[in-house]
Parts: sequence; structure tokens; C-alpha cells
Amino acid sequence: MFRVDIITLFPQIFAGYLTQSLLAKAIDKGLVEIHVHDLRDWSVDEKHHKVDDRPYGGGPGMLICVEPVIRCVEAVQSLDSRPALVILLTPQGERLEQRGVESLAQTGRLIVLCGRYEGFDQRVIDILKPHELSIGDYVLNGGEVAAMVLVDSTIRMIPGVLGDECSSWDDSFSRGNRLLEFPQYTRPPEYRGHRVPDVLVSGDHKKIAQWRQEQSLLKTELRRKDLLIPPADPNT
Ligand code: 6GU
Repeated sequence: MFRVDIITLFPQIFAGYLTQSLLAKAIDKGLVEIHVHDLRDWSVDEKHHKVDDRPYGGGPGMLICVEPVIRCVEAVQSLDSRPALVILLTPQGERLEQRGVESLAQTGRLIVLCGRYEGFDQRVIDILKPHELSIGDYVLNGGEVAAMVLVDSTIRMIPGVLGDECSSWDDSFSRGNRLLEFPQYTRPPEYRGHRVPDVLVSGDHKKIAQWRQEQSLLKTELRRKDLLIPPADPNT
């Protein structure tokens, strides 16, 4: 059972996502367990459940305070005997890519911290030493959408989550594959003068495989030349 604990100031954001889609099925099948925790429940301010404050030295916005985060992560860690990899979602993090997704799927347990406002007090990072991740070079209003991206991409790598009918084996970025997918067609054979390529209805499987390979390469050259350059080997 793969376990994810999400810590957020906006737990309601996850409600729809958790009850719909492939993830709901994976939860039903007992392959994945997801718990969402409201950071405010660990506030040290009993009255207003405040968890943020103004930065020392001035500047715009508010920071998430260190005490509630540490209290929450420690409480959540102890909910399961397996130690979790702690992830902090921030635009300052290392960019999440398929290779990273595949290694997250191997861990078995994640605690995901979603940032908001101007971010966290630096001591959150100094104390927890989380794995800081970003989902790309653009700014989101908070880590919640990034958490869904992380969970969505990770759980589909867990054996049994995808049905036999849709495997991740051929995915564009899986197992070091760095080619975009070839175009696919279904009925009708012709629509508004646009015909399905003859090769696909030829029944010649060797030719079909060759055509698909060519199309993948062509599309990748056209759209994502960067993918054709092998990524730097982290061991060299
Ligand atoms: Cl993880 N958080 C925020 N706030 N913005 C982002 C991001 C994360 N990844 C890309 N942009």
C-alpha cells in the first residue's frame, strides 16, 4: 500500500480529485492511501489558528511559521511505522521529471508539504531537510496543484494502478524513453475529408510499427529537439 500524506492550508482543494478518476479506483483497490491534513490543526494560536506571519526584515506577504509545520510533520510521520520521504513543493525546488516520478513511486510513503504565500520560514527546510520539488518554471498560487501533479504522476507508476488495457510501458517519458507519441486514429475512417492513414488499416504490423516509430521521431524533432539530446548522467 503506497501512502501519501498531504499537508495544506486548503484541504478542500483535494476533495474532487480524490473521489474521481484513476486515483479513486487505486484507493478502492487498496493500492494507494491518501490522507489530507489541515495545517491549521497544528497552529500554536488556539484562538484564530493562525499559521503565518510577516517576514523579519520586512518585505511583502506572509510566511508559513515553523512551529505548526514541524508539529504537523512529526504527528503525521508517527501515523505509520514506515518513515516517509518528506517533499516540499516550491518553485525553488528541483524540477520534477519522469525519472524523479519513477523513483518517488519506489519509496512507498510520501509526506507532501504544500506552500502558500511567500513560502516557509527557512527553519522548516533546515530542520526537516525535505526534498524540494517544483513542477516547472512558472509560478502557482500554492503547492496544491503541484501536489496533485505529483500524486497523479507517481501513482500511475505503481503496479496494478493502471488497468491492463492502458499501460505506462509506451509512455513518452517512461523508462528513459524520450520520444513523443505517434498520432492515433479510431472510427470513422474518414471525417470531413480527413482520412485515416492507409498504413494503419493495411494489417501489416511490421509496417505499422515502422510508421509509428517514424512519426514519433518526426514529431519529437519538430516540437522537442531537446528530448533527442540524452540527459546528463548524474553518475558522471
Ligand atoms: Cl511546487 N509551487 C508553486 N507555488 N509554484 C510552482 C511550483 C510549486 N512548481 C512550479 N511552480
